[in-house]
Amino acid sequence: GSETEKVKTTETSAGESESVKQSILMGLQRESNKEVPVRFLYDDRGSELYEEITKLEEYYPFQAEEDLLSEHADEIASHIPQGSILVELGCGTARKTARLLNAIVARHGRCRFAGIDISSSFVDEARCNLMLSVQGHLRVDLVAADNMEGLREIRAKYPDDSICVVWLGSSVSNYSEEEAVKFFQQALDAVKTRCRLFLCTDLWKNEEILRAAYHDKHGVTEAFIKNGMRNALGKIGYLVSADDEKSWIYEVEVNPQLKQVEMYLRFPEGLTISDRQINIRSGERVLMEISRKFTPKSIRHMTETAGFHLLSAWHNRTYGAQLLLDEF
Ligand code: AVJ
Repeated sequence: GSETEKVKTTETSAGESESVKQSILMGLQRESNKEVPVRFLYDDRGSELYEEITKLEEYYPFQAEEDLLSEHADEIASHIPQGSILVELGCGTARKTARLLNAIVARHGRCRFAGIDISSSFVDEARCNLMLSVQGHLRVDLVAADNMEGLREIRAKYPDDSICVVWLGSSVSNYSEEEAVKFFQQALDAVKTRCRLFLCTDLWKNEEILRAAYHDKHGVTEAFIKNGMRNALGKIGYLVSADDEKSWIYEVEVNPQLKQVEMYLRFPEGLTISDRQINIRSGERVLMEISRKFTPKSIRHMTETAGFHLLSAWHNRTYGAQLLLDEF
């Protein structure tokens, strides 16, 4: 049977919303290189649209990851020590995690899982998914919180257990190299010791495949990115009209130097919000998201800089997974 337990639900406070506004203004009040922080892509509508993206024909990363996990689940499970807690960052609805958990249950007879996600509705759905799709003895904790808060909370609850942090979906790709290294260092610090990291990442590949994946013909990604802008502007008190949204142009750039896909919105008519000191010139564009693509070497370098060392790696031409160990 399964036991499930909800640890915490986050609440928004007035103080938080002030810093939320600041983070948006900082990126939009600049003279050039304007940008919107990536988290504004994931309001309720944005999370729905992202789910839709994962089902698109052109969006290969979702299926590629599933294939890699299915192909190697038993071997991956054999590298996860018996009794350790699998802690998934941004677990979403945990659709993909079940494959891994089933392999662990098959090997060890039981499995402990803790999922962290900022969206409490996803967390509820994750609970249902796991109860339906994992056979055998599974113990589940679910935490609706920011990743780092969630990690600290899980560690506080289980001070002595070995923890394997699982980060799927190539979500690290939204971070620059510096941000990613800092994130992994903080994660190590939150878990402190007896920490493993199982990281899945998309790999750099043919530019046309990348472009198609982020500029799908049904316009779902475009809607996702425009929704992010609408959400961010709404948070600083500007209500976006349907005409505004229609005038914005979605642009994807594949950057081979930085090995990343860049997603922009261009404003042919500009946008001035005087009481917020925002002036987007006509024709100017705003960076909404980067999606970095890796090589086996660049992943290794990034995680080793943060204090992990590589234990084992699985790759195909499309996608990669690696298991890393802390150095304590
Ligand atoms: C969730 C960051 C992995 O970069 O592929 C998909 C987000 N943005 N299409 C990605 C995304 C546009 C996705 N990640």
